[in-house]
Order: sequence, then C-alpha cells, then structure tokens
Amino acid sequence: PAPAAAAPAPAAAPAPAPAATAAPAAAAAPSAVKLGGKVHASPSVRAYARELGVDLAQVKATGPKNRITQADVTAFVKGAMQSGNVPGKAAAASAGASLGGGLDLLPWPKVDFAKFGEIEVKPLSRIKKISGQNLARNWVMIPAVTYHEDADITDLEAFRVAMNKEHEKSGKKLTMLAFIIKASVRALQEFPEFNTSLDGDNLVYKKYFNIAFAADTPNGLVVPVIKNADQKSVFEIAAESGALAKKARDGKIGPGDMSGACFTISSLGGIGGTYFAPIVNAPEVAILGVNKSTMKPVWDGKQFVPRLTLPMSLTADHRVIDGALATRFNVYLAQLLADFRRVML
Ligand code: CAO
Repeated sequence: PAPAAAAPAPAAAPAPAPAATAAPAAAAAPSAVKLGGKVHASPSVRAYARELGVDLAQVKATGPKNRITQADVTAFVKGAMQSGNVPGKAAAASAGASLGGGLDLLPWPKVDFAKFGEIEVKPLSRIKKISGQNLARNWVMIPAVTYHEDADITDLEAFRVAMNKEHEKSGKKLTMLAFIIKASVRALQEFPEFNTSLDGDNLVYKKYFNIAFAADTPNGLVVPVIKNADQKSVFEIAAESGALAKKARDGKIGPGDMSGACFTISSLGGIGGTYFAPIVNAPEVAILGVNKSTMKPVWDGKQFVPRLTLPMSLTADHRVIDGALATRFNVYLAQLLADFRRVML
C-alpha cells in the first residue's frame, strides 16, 4: 500500500487507462513505426502489427515466400518485452519525454545480490503470483484516492462485548469485522455508486450486496466473499467470515468462495496500525481499510472524553467516485458505527 497521505488527484486529471498488454505499442514513437514498407504480410497481419505498433520491417519472416505471419509479430513483441528493447523507446527517451499513453517503464533491475552478501532464493507462492499481478494492474490502471475518517465505536464495542458475554455458552461470537461488513452494506445502499463496476463507457449498478474481506494466510492474501450480506444477521456474517478465513488459512478456499464481490474490506484491526491506503480490488470501485481501534481524547464541547476510535481508510476509483462523495460515504459509515441503530433506518 502507498503512503496514507497520497495527494488527491485533481478531478480533471484521470487519463485513459493504458491497455494491460500494450507496452510495446504504447511505448513506440510514431516516427519509428513505418508500417509495412517492402515486406510481405497479409492485411490481417498488417492490422495486427499496426495495433501493436510494430514496424514490420524489423520482424523476421518465417512464412512461405518470406511472408510475415501473425506468430512472427507475436514473437517479435515477446522478444522486445523480454529484452526490454521496446521499439521506439530509445526515440522517446532521446526526445527527453514520454509520449504519453504508455508507461514507458525501464526493465526490472537485475542485480546479483550474492555479490553483496549471503542470500537465499525462494519461489513466490501461487497465491502471491496471482494476487501480485492483480494488484499491479489495479495500482497502475485505477486513478485511486484514499480518504480517511475516524469512527467512534465506543458504544458498539461495549455492545459487542456484552453480546459476546451473553452468548458465551452458545459459542457464538460477534466480531468487529462483522459489524463493519453490515454497516458497509447499509452505506452501499445509501450510496449506490459504490456498488458499481466500470464496463467501458457504462457503469454497472449491482442490486446485490456481496462483501469481500482480505484474509491473511501463510501463503499470501486471499479475498473471500460473504454473499448477500444484506440478507444475513451480524451473527451469521461473523460465523461465515470466521469459517471462510479458516478455510483460506487451511488452503481449502475455492474460486466460488472468492467471486462476485461488490466491495472489499481489509481489516488490520487485529494487528495494529493507524491508517493505510488499500488498493482497489478491480472491477470494484472502492475498498475500505480499517486499523486497530484505540482510546483517544475527544473534545465534547466542554472537556476531553476518552472515546474508542476506529481509523478508517477508504480508497475509491476517482473515475467513478469523486472526493465529496467518498467523504460523504465515510462520514455516513462512521455515523452508522457510532450508533448502530441507524443501520435499521
Ligand atoms: N480494533 C481493535 N481490535 C480489533 C480490531 C480493531 N479494528 N479488529 C479486530 N480486533 C481484535 C479482535 O477483537 C480480536 O480480539 P479478541 O480475540 O480479543 O476478540 C483480535 O483483534 C484478533 O482479531 P482477528 O484479526 O483475528 O479477527 P477479525 O475477525 O477482526 O479479522 C480477518 C479476521 C480474516 C480479517 C483477519 O484475521 C485478517 O486476516 N486480517 C488481515 C487482513 C489483511 O492482511 N489485510 C491487508 C490487505 S493489503 O495487504
């Protein structure tokens, strides 16, 4: 996660998101792309090369009568990606500026760490590899801003503790996460823009409320989903999130447990921290992070009183949610948590 104090992007700033696979195309300087000079290639292969910004004159032909095939173009792009020798990059660099549209990234640094001291190499887990790719895409493609708010959960925590005492014998346990999930559903109902996904130029509004939560496992981060959380009690949500987190930690979670989410909650409350900036879990448009609640002195107009304060960090996709709406959502969510009776209104 990025530093919590990320500067909000100006409303007009969002640029078109780069296509995930378009690095060579985007990085190519138009002047370097002489599409199809005296080369032999079919119109479809030329169109394919044009789409990727590949100069066919540089592609090695393997087809009959020295024709360039689509596979040749793909091989050329793969080679360029692997070597970091992206067509047009040198031209762009010498122009002293990115031409815009593409990321124009340098290749990943290759360092012989063993030169500097003892090392041990361990492969990334499968979960880390998959989540890493998703996180990198979401970080790069979503113009996201994080908004912070404090919720006074003094009364809610007292209620939770009392309820847990009352249900001690039954083994039922209410968690703060379950209350936050329930309150988030109410906030999504109040602010439907948060329960959407971008689909090209359309915004898809969902009429169901599936809430994902990040679960830390020995193999990496997984994100199980509580389906139809609007139709479940806080006790049911607590039991289901506990069961899903256990399933995740036992390595038994399946794709069906992790699909269909509308909104994600990442709780670091059991660990600590003050605030953080979670990464939006695409194709959702917002994610809520919470840290450990602590007693803080709050001025009540006459004196400072100790209140249990939950730090909340909401990251939202600025293409869908502007700062005013995000702050209204946060304020509303904090009100719900401060007085949970509001959830029923
Ligand atoms: N403030 C203070 N205490 C809190 C709290 C909060 N916001 N949230 C939880 N706690 C307390 C709980 O009450 C519990 O104490 P008790 O056992 O005395 O009741 C203790 O912390 C441990 O809670 P927990 O974290 O194990 O359980 P949970 O239901 O709150 O959360 C889960 C479950 C799955 C969200 C959590 O275990 C987890 O994996 N969190 C990490 C998520 C993560 O990695 N996010 C980052 C994603 S970005 O890299």
